Amino acid sequence: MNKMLLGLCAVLAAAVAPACSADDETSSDTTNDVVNVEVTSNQFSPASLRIKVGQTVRWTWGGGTHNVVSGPDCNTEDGNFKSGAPVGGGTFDKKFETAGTFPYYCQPHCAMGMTGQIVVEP
Ligand SMILES: [Cu+2]
Repeated sequence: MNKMLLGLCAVLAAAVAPACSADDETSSDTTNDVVNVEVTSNQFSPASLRIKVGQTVRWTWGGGTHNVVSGPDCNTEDGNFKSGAPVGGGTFDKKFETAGTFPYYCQPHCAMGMTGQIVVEP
């Protein structure tokens, strides 16, 4: 974990302390309709996010040129969701209506390990 991330964790400790856990898996606050994932160079944070059916994940670009593409590996799009072509900023929202595990990746940086998953619980 780098210094910047540690600093971010300290600042946001009250709100998103689980995001700083060692296994990088966060269980969402089920009272929130929208749960955030940061998109930076070159990772999703948290990489593994656990939510409930009906919640929306909002990916927010913090730097670099990225996209969000659902699929089991770097060369496969499963069609569940896609933010579009890689861009340098903005947000992408996806509401999850069914339970399951949804892997995704960033096309330009998948080979570098820029992948994530959303675990949707009933
Ligand atoms: Cu990327």
